[in-house]
Amino acid sequence: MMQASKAYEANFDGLVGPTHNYAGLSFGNVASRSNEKSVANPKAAAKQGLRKMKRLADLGFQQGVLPPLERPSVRLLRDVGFSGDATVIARAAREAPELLAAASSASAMWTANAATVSPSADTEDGRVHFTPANLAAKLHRAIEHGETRRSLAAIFADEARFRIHHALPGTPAFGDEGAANHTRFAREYGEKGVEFFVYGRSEYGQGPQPQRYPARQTLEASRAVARLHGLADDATLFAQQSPEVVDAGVFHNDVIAVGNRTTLFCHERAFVDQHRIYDELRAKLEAQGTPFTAIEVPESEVSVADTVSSYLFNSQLLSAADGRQLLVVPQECRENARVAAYLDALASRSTPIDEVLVFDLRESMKNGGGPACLRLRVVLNDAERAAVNPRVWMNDAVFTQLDAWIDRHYRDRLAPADLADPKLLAESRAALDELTTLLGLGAVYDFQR
Ligand code: SUG
Repeated sequence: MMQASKAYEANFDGLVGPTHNYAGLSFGNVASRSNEKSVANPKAAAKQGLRKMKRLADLGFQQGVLPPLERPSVRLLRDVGFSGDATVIARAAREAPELLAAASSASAMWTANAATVSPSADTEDGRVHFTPANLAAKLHRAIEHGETRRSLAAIFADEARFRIHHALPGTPAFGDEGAANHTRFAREYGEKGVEFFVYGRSEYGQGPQPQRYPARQTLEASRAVARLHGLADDATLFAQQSPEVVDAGVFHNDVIAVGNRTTLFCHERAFVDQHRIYDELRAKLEAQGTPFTAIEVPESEVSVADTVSSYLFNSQLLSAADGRQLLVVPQECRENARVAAYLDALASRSTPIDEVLVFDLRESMKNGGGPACLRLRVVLNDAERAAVNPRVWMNDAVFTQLDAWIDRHYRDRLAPADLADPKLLAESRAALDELTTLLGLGAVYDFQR
């Protein structure tokens, strides 16, 4: 077997932006809808996310930061006909508050939806490939990809090592939600792996479809991303999410399954033809000399409803340097008696999960975003890591700077009516302008150009 270079999984978490709020924008995402119009605390949200990054960095994991996008998006408001400079926010607030809410969402914090990433060990040209997700299913998210691409290009700038594609056409046939529906298995991060793409529906194929809530990811989009990234057929597998679980509020696969290296942790109702999927994954991995274990949680222990309310599977499954696997779960898992009991029992069962770490991410959770939503996984070898913009890696100094930056710029209360406040735009721009200096990003935002 060819000697693969040593590689690590880095997690890039989205810094929560200053406009974090609860606008109920995501039909099909139970938490977003049930917290609609409640009062958010952007400062607490940003600090909760930052603390997770710091703790994981302290534990020895490679942890990076991705910046928020410019919100409210004056560009969107102009694109849909609101003009005037000082008055654009006020006009939108008066005439189309729903569009102002879409323009103001801090949804880019959920960087699992920023892009799909394939490590260089899997791609034909030996570069790390990124395809920003078009997020075509929701207006407030469909406006992210152009700016996301710019941020990624500012961080992964070396074109000899990183290839950043454009998003797929933003049309229903190509609905793409990024890494939230993508998992990679491999024996070691630096070796060739199997990339597992999960879709909610097929535009042109036959097959079941959810009836109540939208399926955001299509098979056509997943296949297109695999083609763009130059992935070999023996290194990919495409599986359909169970339509019933989409209808129960599982709007992304990462709400019901998480995988890492040789382990898949998922609910028994996650996929159509679930046992065939395990067999195919196992066969493809065994052909590479890689073992595979599925830890399947039965409905009798944790129901799909418990899954959606606790976000048990929206966890991060991380390999520590000593080989132990950690499961990073949100606080809500401790507050659900059945999920807590399952996690307590996990330690006594012989599974590849060795330890559970619990985080308070309540502000993000209320919009349906748990630990796994907040991070984009990027497998990097040493040379690739050295080519990343060095200022985005979490450490004591970056933590202290960002923590103080949040204190200087963020409100601790943001109600839906506050989105009409024109001062929010100025505050948000002042914060982001300073952030680009802190993180050495250059002029990535429209207002800086
Ligand atoms: O797209 N929520 C996000 C949550 C994304 C979670 N990501 C992953 N599962 N990977 C969404 O539904 C709610 C915003 C609001 O309602 O204000 C929102 O966009």
